[in-house]
Amino acid sequence: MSQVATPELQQWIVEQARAGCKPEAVLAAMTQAGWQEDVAIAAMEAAMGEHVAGLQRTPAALTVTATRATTQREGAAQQPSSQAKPMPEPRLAGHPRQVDAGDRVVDVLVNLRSPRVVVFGNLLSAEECDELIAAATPHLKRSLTVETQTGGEALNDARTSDGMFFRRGENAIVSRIEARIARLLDWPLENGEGLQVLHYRPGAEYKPHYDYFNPDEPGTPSILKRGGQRVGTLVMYLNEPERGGGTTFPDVGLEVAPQRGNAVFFAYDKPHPSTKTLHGGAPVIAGDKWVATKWLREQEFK
Ligand code: PD2
Ligand code: ZN
Repeated sequence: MSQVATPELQQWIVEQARAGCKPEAVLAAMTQAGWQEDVAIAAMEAAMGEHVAGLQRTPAALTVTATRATTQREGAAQQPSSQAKPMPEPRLAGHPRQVDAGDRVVDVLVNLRSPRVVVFGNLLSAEECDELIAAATPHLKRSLTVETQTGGEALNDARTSDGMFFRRGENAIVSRIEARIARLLDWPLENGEGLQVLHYRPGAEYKPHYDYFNPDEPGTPSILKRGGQRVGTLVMYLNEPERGGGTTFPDVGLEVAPQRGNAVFFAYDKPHPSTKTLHGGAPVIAGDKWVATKWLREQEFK
């Protein structure tokens, strides 16, 4: 399992910098408090970037900086107070081009910090993609979406694909891929929902949405009984539509092209738009599109 820097940690980093602590001292304090070094470095970069941007917007903040700086000893970083929330996360410390997913070595094509998005290449073989499509085909039905109003499921015009769910471990190919995903994302296999396969025909799309369950909706508490919140999504591309059908992240202008065997992973440590994980399946213009989606929960999904 990996860690994600919390807003409290980022605030703590800024406070240490304001107090004149050296970056090495701040990093040492964080690693002593149990933060992984690569997460700590990324948090320092993000926190200071946002802090400097904030100073540029509001010059008055400089006054606060000067006042606070006198209240702490120079160079003496204190222990960061907040604890990291465990999150699914590939082991990318050292920025490897490939990661070992147990029975397969997977390529790392894109590694984005905010939103947390990683694009993988070669996660599935062509034969595995074909086998998943063949096993899913007899069971396809018009896709439903989880209704946070009621806790049930319903047809939704925003989602014009056909789909089906495998049970976890339903057959040999599903079990093999689930084990690979658990290893790749360093997340317990039991916390995953059953694999979903979706088939989009020309014109079909999945309008932008969040995959987490909206905490303000009345049906959400009942959905959360089965494993807690969703915290991550892995969309695996099982074929290549002729045109269209990319997975889009409108908040950051990112579009991931569907390429057979590749996958896009994104994670959201809180059920909130600040994670910038709004995403959609762009309309398929020509050809068909097939994907398999694995959603990851906080706890065991029963
Ligand atoms: O098929 C996609 O690209 C897509 C886009 C958005 C899939 C999902 N969401 C999903 O399965 O949640
Ligand atoms: Zn989605």
